Amino acid sequence: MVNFRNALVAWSCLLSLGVAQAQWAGLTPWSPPWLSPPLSDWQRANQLQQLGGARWLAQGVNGHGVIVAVLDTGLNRQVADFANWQRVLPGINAIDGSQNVQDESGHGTQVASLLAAPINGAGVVGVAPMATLLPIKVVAGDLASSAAVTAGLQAAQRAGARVVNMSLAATGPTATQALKELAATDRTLVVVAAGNQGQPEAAWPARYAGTAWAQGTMLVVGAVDVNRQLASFSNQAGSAAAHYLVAPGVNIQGAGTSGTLTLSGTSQATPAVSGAAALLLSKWPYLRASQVGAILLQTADDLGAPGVDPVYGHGLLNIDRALSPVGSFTYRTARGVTFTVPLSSGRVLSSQPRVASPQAFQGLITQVFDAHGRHFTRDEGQALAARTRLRLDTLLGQDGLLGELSLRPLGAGLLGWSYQAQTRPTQSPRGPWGPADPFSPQAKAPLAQFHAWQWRSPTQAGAPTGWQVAVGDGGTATMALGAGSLSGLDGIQHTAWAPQEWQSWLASPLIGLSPKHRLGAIGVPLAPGWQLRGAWLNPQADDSQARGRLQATELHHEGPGHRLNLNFSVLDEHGFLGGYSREPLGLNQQTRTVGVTLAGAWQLDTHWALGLQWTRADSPAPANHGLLLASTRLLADGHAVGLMRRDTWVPGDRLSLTHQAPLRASQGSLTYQVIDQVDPDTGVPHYAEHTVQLKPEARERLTELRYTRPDGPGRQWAVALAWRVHPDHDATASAELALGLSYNIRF
Ligand SMILES: [Ca+2]
Ligand SMILES: [Ca+2]
Repeated sequence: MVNFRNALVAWSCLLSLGVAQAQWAGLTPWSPPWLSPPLSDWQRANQLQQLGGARWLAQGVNGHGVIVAVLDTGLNRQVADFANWQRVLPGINAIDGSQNVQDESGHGTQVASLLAAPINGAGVVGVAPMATLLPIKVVAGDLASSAAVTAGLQAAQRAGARVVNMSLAATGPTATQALKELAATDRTLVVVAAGNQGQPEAAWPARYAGTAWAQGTMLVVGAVDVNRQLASFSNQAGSAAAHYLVAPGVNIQGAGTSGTLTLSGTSQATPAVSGAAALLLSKWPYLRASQVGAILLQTADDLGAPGVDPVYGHGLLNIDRALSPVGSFTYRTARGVTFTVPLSSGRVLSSQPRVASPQAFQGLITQVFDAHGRHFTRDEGQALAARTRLRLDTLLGQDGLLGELSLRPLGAGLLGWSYQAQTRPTQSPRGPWGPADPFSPQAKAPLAQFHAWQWRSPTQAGAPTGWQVAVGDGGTATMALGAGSLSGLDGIQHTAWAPQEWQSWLASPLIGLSPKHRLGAIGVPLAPGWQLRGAWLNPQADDSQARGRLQATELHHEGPGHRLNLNFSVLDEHGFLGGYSREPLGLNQQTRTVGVTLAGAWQLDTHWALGLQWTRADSPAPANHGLLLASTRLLADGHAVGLMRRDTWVPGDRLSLTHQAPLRASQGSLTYQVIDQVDPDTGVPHYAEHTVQLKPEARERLTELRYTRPDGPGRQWAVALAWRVHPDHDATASAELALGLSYNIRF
């Protein structure tokens, strides 16, 4: 018998109201919200945009609070960018000690604008448009004396500059002692142009970056063109390769006395790196200068020969990557517990089903630290906030079933074999658990296969309370224990006409927590009509979902027109009643849940049947782990009731009304210790407690009206209407309505 149910021949439609919205997870191209229409200077934010820094502006990463000193030819305050801009400190003339920093050449003004020109609708936009600019004039005419540079560096240090931009180059050692003193503090990053001689080595003082005393507090910047090729004029990394990176430096538009001024040189590349450093320091003020340098180097895009090379050094500055976490995330608690998870593990969704609403974890936010010790905000609750939806295929048949093949070669029910192909492993039986989560990783799983063998004692043929043995491999869809049957091969219809459709929700819901497994089961006759059953469900090793190892013992009774089932299950899972293994939340540990399910079906008269199911589950509190500080025992319960009428309009038709309340926590809480803020100056975290109450405010209820009508041998119409209130126990979620119609042919 080959049975293609539902998938190949069914026609159906779905009405769905108020479905959950998909989580916004990706990044979209960003344009500043205040630019409508775009300001003219924003269009000249070339370096910021090319280097991936633009989107960070929207998050307030703009250089605010960071003093950047520009040691150059001075600053022309008359240019449109700086005319009325408050974030320019009184200038320092390091040549004569005055405050006169009038810029005769325009070089210093142009360089400063590339670093810190504000978004003001005029001129250009710098990489760090809200940084505080400290203009220090060290160049008069074309010449800078070592004494002036020394005085300029000392002035910058006194003023508290965190970044010093030096778009200047000399043929010999310059300002050595002042640079040494600055490096010793590890507080100020010195960013120096490589020089424009087209040489294989950087000029001075850039070449100092590689010396031991610099301790990584100096960076050397070369220039590339729009094609990411090193500009012919740019000095190469040479022996400073370990501290060298490049930025756009050909035809760079900056502020000029008559609008804008376009220049080329390593002078123009240098402020891009200085600006990026200011962005890092505005977001993480506690970073040391050497840390900022290391981050910018490590996150640069490799150019030229693979790896750090003597031409491009570390490669092209990438502001977006520099501001993004590097390496892994480390969680810290006040108890001294730290643990590290890969960056990629941050976005896994919770698996279904679960007993608490995703809403419960809302607001569970903590700070975590990347490989450079920078804190990042992590919304742990968000990762669990995936929502489920009512699905048409769950409504009309087995979830994801593509086809089914079954054989009973020995006749009289002696031996049976069944094979099913599914679009994905069925995570839970329909019914008390509700439908599977379409957003879960499982929904993208490849085709799943399921097969089972069953043997039943010949003497008890037709009576499922004799000897039975079943082994299977795959999903749980038809392996439901409980009042349904020992396995899907053997429907409930043999002795009572209580509907096979009820089989899934009359089973123990805990089985649904062992979503993909191997199964062995045996049924032993105790007395006429009584059977003792034992079942073992072992998870398959390749299943990355929360894995449940289930042992079930049940007492089964069948009599004329009724059947009863008492099921005790012990579930050992890596998780918490189906919750996904989230290490930071302590939900990845082995948890044992003991559950009891009582189910029964009664034939009331020749037309009516009644089904009832009730489940209670008891889990000990997870041990303290990760952010989890304390927890209490979890209790959950669920129930379902169904009423069916047969032969209403035509012989063999079925009209049923079922009402299900999926398992829901009735007690339990988890208390987490999170970092709610990090001191900006010291990086010291402040700890707070966050308690998650697992008992949801609302209770999900699924009501389903279904009518099936035979249409000749092996053919059947089915129509179903389902109404789901408070999906996922979420009091704020809209109700869902689904209507489905199918026509099934069995051949
Ligand atoms: Ca501007
Ligand atoms: Ca390279």
